[in-house]
Amino acid sequence: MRTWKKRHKLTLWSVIVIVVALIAVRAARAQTNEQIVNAGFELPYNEQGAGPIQVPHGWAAWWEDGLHDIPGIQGGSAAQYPTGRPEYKAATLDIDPHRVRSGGAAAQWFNYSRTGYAGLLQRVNVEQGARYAFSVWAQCWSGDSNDPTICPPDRAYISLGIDPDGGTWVGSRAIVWTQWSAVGPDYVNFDSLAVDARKDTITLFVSVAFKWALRHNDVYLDDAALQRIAEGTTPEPCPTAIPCPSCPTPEPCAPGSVDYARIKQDVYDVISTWDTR
Ligand SMILES: [Ca+2]
Repeated sequence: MRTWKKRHKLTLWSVIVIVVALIAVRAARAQTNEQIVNAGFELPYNEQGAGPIQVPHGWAAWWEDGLHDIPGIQGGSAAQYPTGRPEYKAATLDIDPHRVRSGGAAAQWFNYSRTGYAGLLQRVNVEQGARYAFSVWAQCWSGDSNDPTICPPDRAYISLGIDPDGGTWVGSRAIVWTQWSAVGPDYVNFDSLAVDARKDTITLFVSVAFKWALRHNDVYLDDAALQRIAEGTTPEPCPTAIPCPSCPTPEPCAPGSVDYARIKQDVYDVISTWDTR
């Protein structure tokens, strides 16, 4: 009998310890609420200023429209490029299952017969001083053909950025951007650089640029994820090389010594050299 009581006493204490631990974990998570709202780009979508701008809840759209100076460069025709306001909408399972990686929808935007430079952003709550990175899956359709499986590697490029101050202006030089990576016809996961939060919010930017003014320039996003990077891990990685023929060769980079201002300048320099046809 005594042994039976002892066992049950131990079991009870184990349950209490586990429950307390779970409550502590949940409380810690609740403190910072480090989550992306609608990371799966599911319905509903909301109109943002105009009917063709249907944006997944939790996110906001940004885009460059027309011929204009690129932020960060002091004027001059070389710093100007033509783009157009895209249309945003939900890509749903019933229209094309290939466009949806999980759930019932993915985010889609497109420029018809124009180049494009646009994206989505979201400000998220984090713990000030902690280090974060995020990722998202992307695929594209780009070409004059109506074959929706076409997206060669010189058509659409993606860059992920984090504003460590929680700002929402895409031209801010505070944003830590990756260099451009080519998007393809099937879903691939793209990672941001790891960034230390300077405030209790950071802003996640997804930026997609279409190089050519082709009939179809569509991009699809699904399954974003925010990661908190443990302290004491390796320094922030060097950005990857820009995978396009006209891009300059990146300078040698030692991990942990990334010049983010230069990266930002590089991003705009690359866009300003793109042609339209
Ligand atoms: Ca989804």
